[in-house]
Amino acid sequence: EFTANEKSIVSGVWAKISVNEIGPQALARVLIVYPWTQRYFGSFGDLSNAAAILGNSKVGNHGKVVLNALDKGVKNMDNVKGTYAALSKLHCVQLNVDPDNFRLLADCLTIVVATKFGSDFTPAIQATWQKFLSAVVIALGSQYF
Ligand code: ZNH
Repeated sequence: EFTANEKSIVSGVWAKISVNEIGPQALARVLIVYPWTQRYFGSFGDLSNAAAILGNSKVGNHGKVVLNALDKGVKNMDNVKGTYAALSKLHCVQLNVDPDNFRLLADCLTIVVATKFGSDFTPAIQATWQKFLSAVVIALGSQYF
């Protein structure tokens, strides 16, 4: 459940996020900081060090795909779970991604956003943003069995 104020805070953060810039950075950070997540991206080529990951165009493209998928959640904050039901099933059944990884990505995304926004990303805004991402993480894990 999100209040009208929380919805407007999340929309405000989202409006200032450049998907094509933040998406690649957030996914790259996950792959660098939690190297075991690299196992899902065997077809992406060289991920052997930070420079390779940051310069990998497949990582960049996939970062954009992942972050673009957040747009739906921002626009459907009254039904985040339903919004990501199919995507949850895909990650469980098809991709076999351990759902713990969703939290790691959410945290890396928050760090990248905080670094980018600086003092505009106040503790109150950050708390609401993380509440939203938490709902997305729960939704992405909701179809696991
Ligand atoms: Zn994921 C895929 C989203 C996280 C892994 N993904 C994907 C897609 C999307 C997404 C939209 C596409 C689908 C189709 O195609 O249909 N993700 C997402 C989100 C998130 C995520 C929103 C959070 C927030 N993922 C994730 C993680 C991981 C992953 C964390 C690991 C670690 N994904 C993945 C994979 C894939 C995907 C592996 C497939 C790729 C390719 O291309 O192959």
